[in-house]
Amino acid sequence: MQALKQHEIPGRVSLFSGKGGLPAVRIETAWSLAEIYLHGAHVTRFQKTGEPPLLFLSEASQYDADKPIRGGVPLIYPWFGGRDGLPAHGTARITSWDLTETRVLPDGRVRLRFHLPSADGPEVDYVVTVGSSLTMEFTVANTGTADVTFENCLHSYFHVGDIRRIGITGLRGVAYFDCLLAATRTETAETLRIAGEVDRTYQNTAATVEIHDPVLGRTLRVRKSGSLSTVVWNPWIAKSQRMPDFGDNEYQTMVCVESGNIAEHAITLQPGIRHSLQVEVDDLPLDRGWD
Ligand code: TA6
Repeated sequence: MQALKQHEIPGRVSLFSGKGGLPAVRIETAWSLAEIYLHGAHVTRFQKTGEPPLLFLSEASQYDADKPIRGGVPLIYPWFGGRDGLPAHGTARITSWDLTETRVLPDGRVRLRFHLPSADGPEVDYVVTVGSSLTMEFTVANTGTADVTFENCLHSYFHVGDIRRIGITGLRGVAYFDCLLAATRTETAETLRIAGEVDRTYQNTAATVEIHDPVLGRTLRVRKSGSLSTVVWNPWIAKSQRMPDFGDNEYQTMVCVESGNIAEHAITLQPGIRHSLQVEVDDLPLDRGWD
């Protein structure tokens, strides 16, 4: 922890011992507050002054070195989903990342850079910029001599007032793999409503997704670049009860809208090539007409 102190910036960036004794960084800006654990370079909090948090974080989350934190923005790399005998969703989210740079930008936003320690393989960096919005950039650079292939995803958990009342827009006409049906469908709804477990990987879409929340009176906007997959997930009741690090009723106040490159959109980099996945999250007043 002492070595990390060099990255503190009075009034802007402070280090603290988080839950489970895991080292974490608190960022304060003129517009917002954020917290990031070095474990997984995991953004666990983003909250604008005077507003409810934009990100959901489970009250039941475990804070163990070998488990992912439940909520916030888990970093999914180098694979998405299960792999026999390997950690689900890859190793990045259960690895302690190095904090390599912190600085205040001329416009007052705070930028932090993290590096994924790796003896071999691509160079992986993660840059988080905190201001009136939250911007996250996940980059992979192939510094080797052979092609590398990977999946990646910013598995963002958003805080909503009531899952049954939200509407999700931006996905109409997009084909998706429905994990519950194990079948491909096309989204026909202009506004996606959630009234049960949903686990869909929308493919070949670079679209901005908006989460309209009449209970909290806001629209969460998820803009992305370098991503062709968007996942929408809510565990609903039965799956929530099976998850030890997730409260039985927490499904009611969260929804995942995840941005990455999954399955047929896995990324292959030739030597010397770099890929950037970027997501920006902010919120707007709710448009009139949302019930
Ligand atoms: O969000 C998509 C998904 O793959 C779901 O199937 C569900 O498993 C979720 O990720 C959470 O996965 P985790 O390994 O974090 O419990």
